Amino acid sequence: MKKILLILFLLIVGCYLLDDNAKSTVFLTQDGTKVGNIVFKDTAQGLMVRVHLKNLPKGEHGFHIHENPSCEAAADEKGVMQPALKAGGHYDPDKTKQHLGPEGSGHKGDLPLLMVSENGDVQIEFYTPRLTVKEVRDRSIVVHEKGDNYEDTPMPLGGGGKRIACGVIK
Ligand SMILES: [Cu+2]
Ligand SMILES: [Zn+2]
Repeated sequence: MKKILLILFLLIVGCYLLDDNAKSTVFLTQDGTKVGNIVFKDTAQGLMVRVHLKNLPKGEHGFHIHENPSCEAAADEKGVMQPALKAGGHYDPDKTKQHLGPEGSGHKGDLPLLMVSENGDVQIEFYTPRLTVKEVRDRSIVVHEKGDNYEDTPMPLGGGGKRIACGVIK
């Protein structure tokens, strides 16, 4: 009996340790409205990212893991306050300083751009082999005003511009 209890206990602890998810609740930077959540999970195909967001402007939006766990506004180099600037730059542990998109070998935080539907919703699930839950936890995820061409030209960082929504990853 004791043995069975011990095995049960180890199974429960084991499942708990293996079930390593991270989660982010995402808010509009403009007024703090909650727009949904994103779940991250390690799988054999890489990091699964499950996105459930609503009330976003339709169309393409740059979408990245940023390095700091903060969505607060801060002043840019010209002293102008910018939403979610405290999130920092795109997650780039290898210091490549290159924005090359999800398939490239630049910033590890470069994700596929978000396609928001007519009604403002986006519900997708994708896998990104270059990241793990451990790497994205205690960072942030940012939705930009404009799209992403996965290059630093003609605009830096894919041309996404302003940060319109953001969530800290826990
Ligand atoms: Cu970004
Ligand atoms: Zn980037």
